[in-house]
Amino acid sequence: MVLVFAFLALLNLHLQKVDVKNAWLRPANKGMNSALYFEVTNNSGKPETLLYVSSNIAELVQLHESYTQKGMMGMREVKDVVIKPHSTFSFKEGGYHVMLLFLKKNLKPNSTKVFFLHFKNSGTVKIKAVVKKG
Ligand SMILES: [Cu+2]
Repeated sequence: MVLVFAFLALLNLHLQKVDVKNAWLRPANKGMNSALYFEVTNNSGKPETLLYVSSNIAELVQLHESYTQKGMMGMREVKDVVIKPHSTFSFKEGGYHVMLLFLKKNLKPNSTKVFFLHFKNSGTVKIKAVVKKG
């Protein structure tokens, strides 16, 4: 019996094409903005595309990249994010992030929030992210 479960667990792990780890977001108050960060691994042999992220905690959820131009730092929305085959892509501070605009509620440290990541090939992946100060 234990063997069967171990096998099924292994099978499930193998079939899962994207893996999301270390998801966290910044604490902020209602009406303000925050950002979501995580690491996503593409276990397949084909490129995977993160199309968009959805959540009910903010009015707007956008994929952003950070950039530096003439010594000024800024950020802008990107259409999607491609994760190369058999590689990990990090959404991190100063880089790509999921922008959460106009929060509907206060984000308190140590609370957990649910997000849905929508991928081109793997479909929708539900993740949990913890609120913390980086
Ligand atoms: Cu941003």
